[in-house]
Amino acid sequence: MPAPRTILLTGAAGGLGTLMRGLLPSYGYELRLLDMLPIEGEPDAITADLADTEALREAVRGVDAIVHLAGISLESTFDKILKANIEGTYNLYEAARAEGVRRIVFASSNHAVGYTPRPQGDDPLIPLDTPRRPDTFYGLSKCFGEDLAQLYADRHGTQTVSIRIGSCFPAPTTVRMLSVWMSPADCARLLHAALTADVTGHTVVYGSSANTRLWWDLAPARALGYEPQDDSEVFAAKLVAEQGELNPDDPAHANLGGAFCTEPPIWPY
Ligand code: NAI
Ligand code: 15L
Repeated sequence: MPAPRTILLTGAAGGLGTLMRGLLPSYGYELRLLDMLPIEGEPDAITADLADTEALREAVRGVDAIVHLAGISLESTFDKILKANIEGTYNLYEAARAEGVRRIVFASSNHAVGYTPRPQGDDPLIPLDTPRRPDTFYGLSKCFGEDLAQLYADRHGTQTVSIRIGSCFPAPTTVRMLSVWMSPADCARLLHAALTADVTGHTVVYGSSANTRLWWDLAPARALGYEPQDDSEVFAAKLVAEQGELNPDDPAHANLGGAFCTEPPIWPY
């Protein structure tokens, strides 16, 4: 399919949204921005909550595709997650369906499978079809988002890609992140692939850089045309010297979701 041009970027005020505002235009996209918070220096950004269905209809009208980042990005109360991530994502998909927007890229998370034991030693990479094991209400909302995407693909023909993002920040800050980190530049590459690949229906992929210490299978993302260029290993010596290697006996180090799997879930870790 021809590359979509005008993209609605939800969650544009957030960490990832800010990084992608800087990187996606170089792929030729014109961005329409939406967030519940105003964005400094972006007077045309739409300030709206995902609960505002009228505003969402207007926001999606006429765009070629949507990158959906808005929502609560850490663990919270079930009520807050329900409003922002579950109802909010439904409102967004429904607005897109009503306005005929056919392509949506959904920011899912590794926390949809967070209780999956992490590979150790020569263990194989975690495959895409590993059972869902959300580690938090947050992770549960990402499972919902993936199933919602599947429903809209099957029932309405929405072309949609759910990216189970690892940790996308300018640099990894923990030893765990050496395995799950996605550089911002690789994130933009993967979003571009997800926006332009010949996708029918719903596709789920893991999102990370080509890390030496990778935990999951990047083949589904590569099948979209994603070619990661970065490897967190360049940060390894410093982080391991400061924090030590992951300890398999530490519950915060046992699973993909790291310290989201502890009681209570901890961040940062
Ligand atoms: P963030 O918390 O920095 O940004 C989220 C943005 O969504 C904020 O600007 C917030 O104002 C907005 N938002 C929250 N609720 C909203 C609502 N009801 N209506 C409108 N806007 C709302 O999070 P970050 O790190 O930028 O993550 C973006 C997305 O990517 C999130 O969906 C997160 O779950 C997902 N993700 C991020 C990862 C990362 O490493 N940064 C890893 C895995 C998933
Ligand atoms: C996520 O889903 C969060 O949004 C992000 O803030 C990090 O916690 C990331 O996962 C991670 O697993 O490191």
